[in-house]
Amino acid sequence: MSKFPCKTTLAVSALLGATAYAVAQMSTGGPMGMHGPVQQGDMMSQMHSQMMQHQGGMHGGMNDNMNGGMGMHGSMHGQQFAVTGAPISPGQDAFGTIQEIVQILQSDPKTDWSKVNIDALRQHLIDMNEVTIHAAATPRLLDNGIEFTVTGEGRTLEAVKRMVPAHVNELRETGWRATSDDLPNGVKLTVLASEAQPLIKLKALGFMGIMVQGGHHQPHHLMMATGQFPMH
Ligand SMILES: [Cu+2]
Repeated sequence: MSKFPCKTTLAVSALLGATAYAVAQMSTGGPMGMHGPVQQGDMMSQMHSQMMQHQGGMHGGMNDNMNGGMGMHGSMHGQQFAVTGAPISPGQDAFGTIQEIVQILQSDPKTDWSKVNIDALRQHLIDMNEVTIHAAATPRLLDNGIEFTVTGEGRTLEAVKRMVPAHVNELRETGWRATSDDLPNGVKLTVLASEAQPLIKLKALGFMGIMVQGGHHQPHHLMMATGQFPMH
């Protein structure tokens, strides 16, 4: 996670300027509920995070902003480094995700601190880490789809049992033909091919490529932190 290949680092640098444009738009009353002036530290942190979302497979509006912003703001990244020399990496991705959410909540005067639950978000980020890094996923090819036996032990097993069925619900809402079945030591995830998701693509995506589909984690993380969303 901390070892980005050089190509990624270059892409990240190129994206940051455009991301500032997207964040600037969001900070003027956008969907994240930002209000008031955005401090530069917050801004840099959000730029970083937004860029991560982009890499995570965001589609639609964000990409439009990215493309639209590149021409006008492509040089902003370099200028900001030249002025501040300030590092932007939080050092650990779950740490950075929580830091970003806390900054969003602190920037919003409407935040209801009686409902905020950062530990719920932390537990979910641990789930994400367990499923991403430690779960075993054994694929089996079907005639018209692919089946993954996703297993783990202890904390990993808990994470698999929470995250995989929850993700199946998200997939189904966006037209994927996915199901999950409980196993004693994990979950069986079955994804059937469709016109939009042909078998050759499912094979190439594998378990993790399927788990990252959709952009629901980012908004859900904010909802979890504000007590509006059950942990998944
Ligand atoms: Cu998540």
